[in-house]
Amino acid sequence: MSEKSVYSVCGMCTVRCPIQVITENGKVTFIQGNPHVKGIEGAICGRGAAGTALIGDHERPQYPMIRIGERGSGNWRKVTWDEALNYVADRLKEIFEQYGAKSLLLTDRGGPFRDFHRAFLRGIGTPNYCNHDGSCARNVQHAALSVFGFGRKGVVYDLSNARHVVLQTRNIFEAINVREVNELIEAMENGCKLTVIDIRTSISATKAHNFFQIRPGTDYAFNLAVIHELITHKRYDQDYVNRHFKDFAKLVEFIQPYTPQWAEEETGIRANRLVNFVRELADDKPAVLWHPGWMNARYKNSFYMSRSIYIINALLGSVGAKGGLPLVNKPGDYDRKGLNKLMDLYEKPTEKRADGAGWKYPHFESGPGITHLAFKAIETEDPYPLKAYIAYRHDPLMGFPDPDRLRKVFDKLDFMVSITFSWSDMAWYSDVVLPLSPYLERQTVIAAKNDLLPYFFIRRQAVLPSYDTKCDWEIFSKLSKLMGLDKLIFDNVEELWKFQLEGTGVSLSDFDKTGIVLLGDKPKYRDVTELEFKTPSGKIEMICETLEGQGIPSLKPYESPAAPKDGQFRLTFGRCAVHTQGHTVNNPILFEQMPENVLWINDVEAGKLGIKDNDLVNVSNNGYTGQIRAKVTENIHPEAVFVVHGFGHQLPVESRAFGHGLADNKLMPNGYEIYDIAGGGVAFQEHFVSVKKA
Ligand SMILES: Nc1nc2c(c(=O)[nH]1)N[C@H]1C(S)=C(S)[C@@H](COP(=O)(O)OP(=O)(O)OC[C@H]3O[C@@H](n4cnc5c(=O)[nH]c(N)nc54)[C@H](O)[C@@H]3O)O[C@H]1N2
Ligand SMILES: Nc1nc2c(c(=O)[nH]1)N[C@H]1C(S)=C(S)[C@@H](COP(=O)(O)OP(=O)(O)OC[C@H]3O[C@@H](n4cnc5c(=O)[nH]c(N)nc54)[C@H](O)[C@@H]3O)O[C@H]1N2
Ligand code: SF4
Ligand SMILES: [Mo]
Repeated sequence: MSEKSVYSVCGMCTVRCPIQVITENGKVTFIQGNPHVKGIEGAICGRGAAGTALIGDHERPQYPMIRIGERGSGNWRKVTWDEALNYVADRLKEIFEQYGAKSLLLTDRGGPFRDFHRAFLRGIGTPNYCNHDGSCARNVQHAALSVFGFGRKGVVYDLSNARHVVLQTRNIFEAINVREVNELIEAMENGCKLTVIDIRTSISATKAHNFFQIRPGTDYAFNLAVIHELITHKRYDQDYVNRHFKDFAKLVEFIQPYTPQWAEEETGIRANRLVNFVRELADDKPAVLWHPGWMNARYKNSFYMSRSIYIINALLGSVGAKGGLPLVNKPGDYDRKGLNKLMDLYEKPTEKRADGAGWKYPHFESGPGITHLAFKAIETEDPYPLKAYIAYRHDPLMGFPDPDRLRKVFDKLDFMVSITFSWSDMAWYSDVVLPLSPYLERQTVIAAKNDLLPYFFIRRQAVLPSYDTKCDWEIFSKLSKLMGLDKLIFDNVEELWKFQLEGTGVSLSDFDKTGIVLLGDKPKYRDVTELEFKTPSGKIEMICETLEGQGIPSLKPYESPAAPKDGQFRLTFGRCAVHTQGHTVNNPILFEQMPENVLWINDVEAGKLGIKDNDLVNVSNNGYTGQIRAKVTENIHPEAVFVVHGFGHQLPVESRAFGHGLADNKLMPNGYEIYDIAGGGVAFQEHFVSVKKA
């Protein structure tokens, strides 16, 4: 028997936890979190452990396919990799001849492994790269940029050392990042307080010292009142504010009407509870970590909610502080050189982006752009036609609202390719499917993690592919060859890794011992006096000129959200611990854990509609009705219903997931037109549904 240990990286969600895989005679026998990584120490979540089930699963794409029937009909021709890649290259060349290379759009799911395909796009000469983030954390990112001048990853969540953690629209114990879960549990064992602000009693809420059940969509009101309290009672860090704030007086003036009593009317949270909470925060400052949110593409004012959270953290002096939001460190902060980038091998294309990010919308960061504005450009051909689309690790037909409308938009495309390891609605609607090997069967480019102590990490192949699938770098390297991008041709992965590591002082064998290479001895907290904000003034800006220049206020007066009509509810959603978005429902192990979602509905409201626990109900909007079982509970706000996202699969190739549960995205008519114009995020929760007993 030959037992082997391989250090690798989990691929069941974008967190990308470092893992250790044990194999015996070429088969995976055990997976655990990498025991050498602080905060992980052997831990893995249920999804990560279920990676083994992907290996032999014949309900995933097993070989390259070219569509022969209508789009979406599911008629495929099995082809060789040579034929598939030649076909893709030929089609792209044809389209580029007519419309130019800028007519290619590639969208992905973000994350640390993007260098190769982004280099490919640069080489080809298209500026049209977007990631998924307009459907996730864009509002948070743009909020950080507007106050600090750096993005949300310019700071670290120092959970280990926090004295008070506040989660608002953030369910840390179910929407999992293994290290964050471990660090928060440990901090709480050492006395850290947890406050949760949610519309329902999530698992995180059940563990909180303070739980505020808030009226959906009124978080900004709550936060404005917190700022009011901090300022009027001088509970903020005055030294810090004097040193680092610009236009503090404007904030003081703006905040005047927003008293805790006013907020009580909006949020349903008693003013005295808010006042006590603010006192606790002030006592614990600066080791307070009010999480700015992750999946915060919910309302048309979600940008302002995240922005108010950053302002609160700053008022408490926690931005830059141990136990709060200390500054992230990059390799350069340890006098180390970062990885060589494939992207640097080619010039940045000079064409304007089709989504308008960075020029038509100067307040939207151009790097990852805004996917749904690129969709708009496909539809309108303004500023120019987009005709070819590669969806890489992305399923917009599940992850953006109103898939039927989106399919019509995609019908304007001449060519669609999906690169994925599982079936998805997008892959099913594509012209070519290029099947990726699941993470245990592939290598990936080396990635760097900026952190208090930055490190490099590597995904090594634990076992050989069971089907005719390939690694991402191989797919893009072969495509590069066919497209004449010579600098991106690599014969094997070691050659690629060596290119990345050259001059960094790190060699491939340095990864052998633990799978990661730390770039220093110990975590570094840079002193607050060294804080440098990247805003024009170098300070934390209450007024952001880029926004104001677009006629968008930096300090936006509060507007009350609409209340649902009788028999209707605001549709809300979130994650569960055992699935990742839409792509794990058909995983044999995870399907067994949770085969379908249920509709959380308030017990009093359910009573009025004659709905009892576990009844089948019809949920309707936009001409679509889905059926689902009701979870009747007092633990959700009466104005909302809640589902776990990612269910309601209808693909015949997924026999397990097929027909189970409700697809929330289908209940959001014209959804991607409804977004936060200041932050760019889709406003997924601005939709109401009717619920009836089936
Ligand atoms: N297990 C698991 N973990 C994951 C993922 C996964 O798919 N599965 N996905 C990863 C990704 S991509 C992301 S973005 C993160 C998301 O991480 P989170 O943002 O923490 O996750 P969600 O479950 O989307 O939302 C958190 C909470 O917001 C609440 N909520 C809804 N509306 C409102 C409101 O109006 N006000 C308030 N205060 N609360 C509200 C929901 O009830 C939910 O409990 O999770 C990551 N981790
Ligand atoms: N209605 C509604 N919409 C939502 C959400 C919601 O809660 N409700 N959540 C939003 C959030 S937070 C997010 S992050 C997005 C997520 O949206 P997506 O990023 O589209 O979702 P995923 O399911 O993570 O991944 C998409 C596809 O990539 C494939 N894939 C997974 N890993 C890899 C990989 O390593 N390489 C490649 N090439 N393919 C891979 C999967 O098999 C899947 O088919 O959806 C957003 N949309
Ligand atoms: S959080 Fe879970 S699924 Fe995501 S990378 Fe880590 S172990 Fe894998
Ligand atoms: Mo996300």
